[in-house]
Amino acid sequence: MNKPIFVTQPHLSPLKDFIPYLEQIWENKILTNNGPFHQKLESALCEYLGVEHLALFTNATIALVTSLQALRITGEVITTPYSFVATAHSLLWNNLKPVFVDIDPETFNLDPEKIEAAITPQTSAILPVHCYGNPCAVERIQHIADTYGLKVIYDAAHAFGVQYKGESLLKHGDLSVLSFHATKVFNTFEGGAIICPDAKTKQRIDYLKNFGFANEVTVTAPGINGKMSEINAAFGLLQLKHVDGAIARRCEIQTRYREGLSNVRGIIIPENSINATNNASYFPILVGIDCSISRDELYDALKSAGINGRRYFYPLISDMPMYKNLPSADKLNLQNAREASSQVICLPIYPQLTDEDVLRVCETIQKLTASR
Ligand code: T4K
Repeated sequence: MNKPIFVTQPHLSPLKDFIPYLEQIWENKILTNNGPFHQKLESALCEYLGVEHLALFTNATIALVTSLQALRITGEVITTPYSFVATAHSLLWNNLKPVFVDIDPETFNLDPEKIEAAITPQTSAILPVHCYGNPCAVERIQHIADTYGLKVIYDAAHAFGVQYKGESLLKHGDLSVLSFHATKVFNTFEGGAIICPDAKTKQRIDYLKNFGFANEVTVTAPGINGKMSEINAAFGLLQLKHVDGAIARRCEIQTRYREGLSNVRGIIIPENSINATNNASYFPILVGIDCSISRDELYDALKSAGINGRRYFYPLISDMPMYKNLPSADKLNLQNAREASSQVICLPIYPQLTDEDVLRVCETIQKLTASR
């Protein structure tokens, strides 16, 4: 049996290089609450990402929950069913009603053509996802938001480092939320961040992530504990030194997959956006109806061969028990999302994946799809 390959494996900087950071933490005994590494990582990420204000978080889910609080979002929020469940859960944690809108089958992102029909007097925001790091239709979404007076919060969990038309994608919308989870392009074990447009908004977010404290005796809002610890922040500073190499290797792997799978009948490889850089955070393929084997048969057969892809995103969020009775969860409303969700497999992609591993994945798919 070949060694198992997983959909991802965290990129880890050399352990010996992390020791001096730990020694510093032990020396100064500041473990959390906006310590020196936290401050340094916020500045370093602003510079790396090309944004002006960024607030670190313990993870992206708490950052999403806090973003909605920060902008005082009420009522209904338009969002996508084709995402990780945290996107919609952040709405329920704020007592907001998700309104699902279908995706564009080319980009896997909210279809801007379908957003307006879902707006009601209760709508106060749009929560799109830059799925797999592909930019949403940011200009059209902003136009709709401006027309109807809505806020836009991007779930940019997959979009670390993506440049859109020569500028950071994270500058679009009122806020953007990144994830630094172990499985992401840039990881701090667990972690996340909110990118915000101005210092005043960052200050409100910083209060909210620290229980609402403005100072020792003033609590401005019912905040939460969303702070990133010094260990995570220090690790992030070290990781940042290696992230360009990690993304470059991901892109190489992506190119090898494209070459290796280009002639497999029934396997569709989605195109990357032409207006944006690509961080190769995921490598989705679609198993089309003309493939000799179904998506789930291929998924299971790959698993038996030790190749553990993942069906990101199946099932759709709108099919989960806490969402399925919403009017917008109606199957007829979400046909593109449903089709993508029934066809997708994300193949293994991470910097340490070898060329031999990629070849093995491609050859296994070629064999499995040819053998019926
Ligand atoms: N919005 C979007 C659009 C998201 O995709 C996510 C998270 C969020 C918001 C929320 O972000 P965070 O609150 O997490 O910061 C994983 C991740 O847990 C999740 O962060 C991610 N999206 C989602 C797409 O994938 P699972 O349940 O698939 O993870 P898991 O534990 O099965 O890991 C997948 C594979 O990765 C494993 O088979 C092996 C490998 N792995 C994983 C971990 C955690 C490792 O090798 N080492 C590890 O430490 O959700």
